[in-house]
Amino acid sequence: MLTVLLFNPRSAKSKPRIPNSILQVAASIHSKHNYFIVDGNMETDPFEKIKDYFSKNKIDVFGCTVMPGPQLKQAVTVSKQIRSLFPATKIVWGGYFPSNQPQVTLESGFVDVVVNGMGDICFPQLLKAFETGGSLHDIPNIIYKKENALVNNIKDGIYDLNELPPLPYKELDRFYPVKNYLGKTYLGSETIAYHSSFGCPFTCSFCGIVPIYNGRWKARSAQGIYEDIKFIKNNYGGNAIEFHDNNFFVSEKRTVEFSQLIRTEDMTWWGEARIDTMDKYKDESLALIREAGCKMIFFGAETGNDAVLKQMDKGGTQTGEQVLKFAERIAKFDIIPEYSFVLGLPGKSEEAVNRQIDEDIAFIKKIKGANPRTEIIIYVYSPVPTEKSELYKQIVSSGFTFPKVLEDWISPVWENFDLRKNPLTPWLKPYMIDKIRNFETVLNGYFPTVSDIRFTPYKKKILKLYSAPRYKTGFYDFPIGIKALQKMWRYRQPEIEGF
Ligand code: B12
Ligand code: SF4
Repeated sequence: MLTVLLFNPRSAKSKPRIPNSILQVAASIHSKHNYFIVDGNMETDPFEKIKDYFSKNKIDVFGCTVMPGPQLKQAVTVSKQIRSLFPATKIVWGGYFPSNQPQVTLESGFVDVVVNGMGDICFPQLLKAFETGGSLHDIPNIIYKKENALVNNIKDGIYDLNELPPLPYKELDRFYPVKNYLGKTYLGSETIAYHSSFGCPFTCSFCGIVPIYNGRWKARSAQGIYEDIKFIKNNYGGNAIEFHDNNFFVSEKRTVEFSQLIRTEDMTWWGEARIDTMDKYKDESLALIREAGCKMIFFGAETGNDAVLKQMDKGGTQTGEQVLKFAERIAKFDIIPEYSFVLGLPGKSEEAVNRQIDEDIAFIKKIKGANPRTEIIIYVYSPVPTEKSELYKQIVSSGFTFPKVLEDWISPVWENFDLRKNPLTPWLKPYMIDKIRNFETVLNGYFPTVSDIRFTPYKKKILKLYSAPRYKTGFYDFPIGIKALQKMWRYRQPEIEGF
């Protein structure tokens, strides 16, 4: 039996969510090995806590989950310190960052093994190999270095989520009370974060899910989700759910079944979907999910331009016209659509890139005209190395390169890249980034998000009045006054801290 320390680096300034990644990894070794959980979202200085565990125990394996952006910061600094202070401890990283960037991760010298995709089967096997000195050769979903070369083991498909062990909430509760994770959000006063499916059946070329799950999707049954939610609610509380799935609504049948089960529980919920998928849902299904508590849905609208949708490999049947019509359709069911747009894709010329940004801005205003309750989230396009896509080839040929050293990923410039704020892409000129950001500021001023619950109706009204002339006339340059008000009232942009 080994002793493992599982670490969830800080990912949000406030509002910690149930750390599902680390919890699912814990489930895979529960009652087979000893483990401790340290959550960076719950600690002022997680390294102090980690050192304390190391001083009192012989920690054989340090397991860290890492998504790009701020989570990398603690992952890098803590892993580096562990390597230098406790060189005998094996360091394993899993999650979206190392799965997408294994080379830079393993070349750092302070990560021994990368878990590429789901860790449920490989992690216990890896621990067994560490314990017995066995070979890593037959363990699926892992990447490691052997004689200076990267060894990329066979990749399993997505596991049946109904067969996996239950998440050890009771164990988590010993480290951090689960009720402290049930934060206040727009949805409710005690919000449960739940993850019910892996992957996504689509293959958009800009999405970090695609290289890992290759267009596959598998989900836990509606009954299984319902039972888990009931368990959390009965034991720790909860009146709202954020579904953290990449694409919760893939199956209308599962959504309808879940809605029928949850409708009497008085829970409000939210999840992510595709417009073309949900546009195929029957009216009765949309009415049912609203009645069952689904108040808001996040959609990747991306752009109003069909040629750009094609360039993104958006797949499915989504078109600009559908994006617009669906915003109107869903309004009838009193569900708020959260539409995310990706601006600043590469184009044939500087003029073409700039023109597309103008068209997208005009399209967003059209959507707001059709359904003013639509929440708009704007990302600046940041390339993901999906090596086989056409878009990837276009990006590389335009001179774009990713950092070669792990520490470079945590420099402020690359952190902004990860947060999709300033992507450093050669085809996007500073004036274009300014245009996108200034429009976003004016848009957020004229239509403040409903998801920032600290932002009072009074503040919203003032901000709206102040931003109205700029929004209506299309003059977005230097919106200093709006920015000052947003800063003073600490307006919270949903795309930075999420949800
Ligand atoms: C919750 C979440 C957040 C929360 C984090 C809350 C928290 N408690 O920490 C918030 C909202 C803060 C957030 C923010 C961001 N996120 Co985020 N986030 C997610 C989300 C929706 C769920 C993660 C999760 O819990 N999954 C459930 C678990 C069970 O699955 P898993 O993590 O894949 O874990 C399995 C394996 O990966 C592996 N594994 C994972 N870790 C480990 C560790 C070890 C030791 C082992 C052995 C195995 C292992 O085993 C697990 C079980 O099989 C994912 C999408 C998704 N559906 O996964 C995006 C996602 C990870 N986020 C993403 C991004 C880009 C971000 C941001 C950087 C940018 C943005 N604007 O969204 C920001 C900034 C992050 C920050 N501040 O650090 C991307 C990453 C894409 C990529 N290119 O790599 C994703 C995939 C969303 C997307 N579709 O774009 N995020
Ligand atoms: S539909 Fe969404 S989750 Fe699925 S591949 Fe496209 S962007 Fe990624």
